[in-house]
Amino acid sequence: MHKWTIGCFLLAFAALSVAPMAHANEVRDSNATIDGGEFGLVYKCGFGPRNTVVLDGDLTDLAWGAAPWHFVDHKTGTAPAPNDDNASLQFAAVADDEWLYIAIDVTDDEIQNTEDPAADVWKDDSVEIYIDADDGGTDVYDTAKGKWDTQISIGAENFGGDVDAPSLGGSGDGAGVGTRAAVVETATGYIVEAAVPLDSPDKWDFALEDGMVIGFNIHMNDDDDGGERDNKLIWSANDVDDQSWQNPSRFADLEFVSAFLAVDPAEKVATTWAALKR
Ligand SMILES: [Ca+2]
Ligand SMILES: [Ca+2]
Ligand SMILES: [Ca+2]
Ligand SMILES: [Ca+2]
Repeated sequence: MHKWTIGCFLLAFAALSVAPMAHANEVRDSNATIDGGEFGLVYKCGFGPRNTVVLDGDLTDLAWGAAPWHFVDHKTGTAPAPNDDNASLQFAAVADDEWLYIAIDVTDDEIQNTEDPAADVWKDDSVEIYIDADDGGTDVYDTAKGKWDTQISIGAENFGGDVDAPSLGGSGDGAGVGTRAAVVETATGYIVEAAVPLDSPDKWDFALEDGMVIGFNIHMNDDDDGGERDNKLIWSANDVDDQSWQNPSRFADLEFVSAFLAVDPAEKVATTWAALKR
């Protein structure tokens, strides 16, 4: 082999080595105790009385370790970002007897959280959790109990805020559902660790069963330079035009699966995930 040929190979190899790590959308469930569902269509949420997590923005809770995660890359949404470091996210959900917990681990290179609070937080760095209580998929928001549709907007304005009384926004009375949330800044963005009540007066009162489905979606708003939103990422494959805020037919699904995802603290058993899976 000629020296220049070897040189070309080495150059090509070097170029590959320094290329930024790129991830495509994926369901990350290789460490999970249940299968994770299908990206953009259905998230499988393990429920059980012991799947409680602590709302502190720290995702080392056992249940998060055993839950599937869905990774949304920078290209997936109506206003894609240049790369995953600029905007991307992964999320998971688990439920106990009282709460539907949702963790959103956001990657964002520039935090903007001081201009647009609460109802306007979609113009700052924020995430949105969508719920359609009866999975009705109507093209306008239902306001009947048991069919209620809502958009719960949670902004980075909540860094260091009151977990039990976060500043929230969103249509379908997103601020009035009773959501609690810890929002913390990280080295690569921020984490939202939220809890939506299974019993929200006048909206829904879920009795979870294996196979029960609700409408569900996750959005991320990314503002990097103040003013208007720069990037918009969307998990639901049905929401091709960013209409979830007023049209539940754009939501995807969350399916509840009976699953033991955490150790009962009362039993003080030092059980690891590997042991639980046996
Ligand atoms: Ca936690
Ligand atoms: Ca960004
Ligand atoms: Ca509905
Ligand atoms: Ca940002």
